[in-house]
Amino acid sequence: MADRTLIIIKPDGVQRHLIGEIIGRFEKKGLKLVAAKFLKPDNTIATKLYAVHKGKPFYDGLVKFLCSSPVLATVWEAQGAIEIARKMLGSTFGYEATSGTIRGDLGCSRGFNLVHGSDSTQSADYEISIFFRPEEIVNYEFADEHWLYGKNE
Ligand code: DAT
Ligand code: MG
Repeated sequence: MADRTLIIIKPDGVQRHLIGEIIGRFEKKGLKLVAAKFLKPDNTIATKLYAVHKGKPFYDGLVKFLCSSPVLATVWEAQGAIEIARKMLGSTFGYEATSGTIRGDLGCSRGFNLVHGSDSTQSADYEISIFFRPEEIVNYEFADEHWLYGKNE
């Protein structure tokens, strides 16, 4: 059964003209894009997304940052999509993230780290529901699924 993950190109990713670069990486990896929405998050959306961080010292700045520019919210599907995407993101701060990852290759900031990715099935379900209604998620098949997801059996 395929997993789904919410990937957001954050305000700095949009402002730094990196939308194509970032979604291109997920596309090339073979994850399947099943939903996308370009929007400027309001306070309600940002506080829902970051509810787990409420009370932390960086929380207020984080909410303000997410609302500071449009973002591209996307949902990607594949077996293991959550874990695959987290590896592709790299560790949280750009200056620590390994080269080869999105954060490691494209930024060196602390709080401005270009991209959000769900960290568990439970948080993915919750986060996807903040941005998308069930009918906005598109079910379809790639013509080359055999070659993308084949197991050489
Ligand atoms: P991640 O985005 O890698 O899942 P997280 O969920 O721990 O990281 O934190 C959410 C975001 O908050 C993160 O992308 C950047 C910001 N953040 C986390 N820790 C921070 C800190 N110590 N100082 C400033 N911003 C921080
Ligand atoms: Mg997180």
